[in-house]
Amino acid sequence: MKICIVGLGYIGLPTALLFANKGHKVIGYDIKNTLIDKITTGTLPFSEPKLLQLYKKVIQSNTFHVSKSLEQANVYLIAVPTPLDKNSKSADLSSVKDAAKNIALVLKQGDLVILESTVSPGTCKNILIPLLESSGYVAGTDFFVSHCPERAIPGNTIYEMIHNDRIIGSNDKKSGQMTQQLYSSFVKGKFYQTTLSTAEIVKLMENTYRDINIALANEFAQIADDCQINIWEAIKLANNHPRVNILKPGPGVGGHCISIDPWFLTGISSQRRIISLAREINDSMPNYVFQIVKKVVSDLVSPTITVLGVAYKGGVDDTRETPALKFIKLVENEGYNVKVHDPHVKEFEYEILGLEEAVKDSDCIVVLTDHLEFLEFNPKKISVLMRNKNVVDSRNILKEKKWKESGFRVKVLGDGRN
Ligand code: SAJ
Repeated sequence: MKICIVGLGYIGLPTALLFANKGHKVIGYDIKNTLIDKITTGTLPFSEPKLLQLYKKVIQSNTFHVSKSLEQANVYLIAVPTPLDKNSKSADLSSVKDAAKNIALVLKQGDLVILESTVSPGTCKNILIPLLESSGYVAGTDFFVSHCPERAIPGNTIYEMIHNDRIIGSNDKKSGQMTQQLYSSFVKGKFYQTTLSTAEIVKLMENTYRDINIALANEFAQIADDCQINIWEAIKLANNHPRVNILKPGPGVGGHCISIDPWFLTGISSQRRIISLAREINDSMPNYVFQIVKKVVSDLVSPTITVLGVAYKGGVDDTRETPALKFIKLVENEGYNVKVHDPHVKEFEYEILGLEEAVKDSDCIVVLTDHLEFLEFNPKKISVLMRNKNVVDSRNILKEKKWKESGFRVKVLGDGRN
């Protein structure tokens, strides 16, 4: 079976390698020529546990190749980005449309086209299939179409791609069966068959549910700040209840998925109060954290703020939609100086400094990402370098006692006691 993966990003590349590892002949195609060049020379565009290992294995077995043109295959798997169109607050489908048009040019009888990218309900039926049918072939008769939304979490992508259950949406039995048979080569989770539009909405519901849960945690944190309560302890206690699982507050929701996907639902229906509100609450968190910082440094003239962590979450090098960027802009607009340190991120809008340089003569450290490396920091050593010993921890990740013992004034988001 020859599989052409269209889009070699965070989902397309690992998926391609997993299929190749099971002996399928896989061609990876991407419109970015520089990305193809990088992958050809073994430089992977992002870091993810086990990815490089898998890449080396499939290169040796000669089952994975990359190409600057979309090659003919038996299966086309579309894993292109569907970013948010910020004006219309809906999915920007231009990459999906381009992929479909290009596939239509090489499509043959009996082929299967799978969409993994996240889209709004109705996209497969109203946009993808008509574009593919411009080939002259008919979906469900001449060629087959399914939506198998990706659900793997960055930071544990390979493991989750293998072990998570998969939803397969299709509007005819054969498309669903072909897709399941293909994925069973490496997926150990269960398969659930449904319609195209149900699969589309399920994916959006999962990420929206998580966004709303985080928004609730963020609102609880703000209430706790007003009431001299430690929300982290309160959430832990509430989560002992067998039917309660509140997520963690933080500086906001980033990444290419949860901060975007809920809007794909609000764009298609007028019934959307809680979804928009949750987005609003999570988007307001960088400013909420900034207001805490402002209070901490209120007595200082032209203070220097050190941001620890610009990745959108701990353990990854991904800065897409990171709340850190919004936070840094607020700091700059206030006329403060800003220095940035992140042990994972290599490329960012602001220079990434080594730890010592980032904390030197600083007036306040602000933890924005829950990287485990921050737990190992020695506050005593850091305190010697700082001009004023302040730390604002928006992730509740630091060992507060140790930092206080080293002379730091510590403010944890959602701990109203300090
Ligand atoms: N966050 C919090 N508090 C929490 C959990 C997360 O503030 O308790 C923040 C994170 O710091 C981050 C953002 O939310 O900024 C999103 O991170 P995440 O780890 O919750 O999720 P993603 O965006 O990395 O991956 C999500 C996953 N979706 C769900 O768990 C429902 C993943 O399974 C999806 O495949 C992925 O979106 C996607 O591609 O859609």
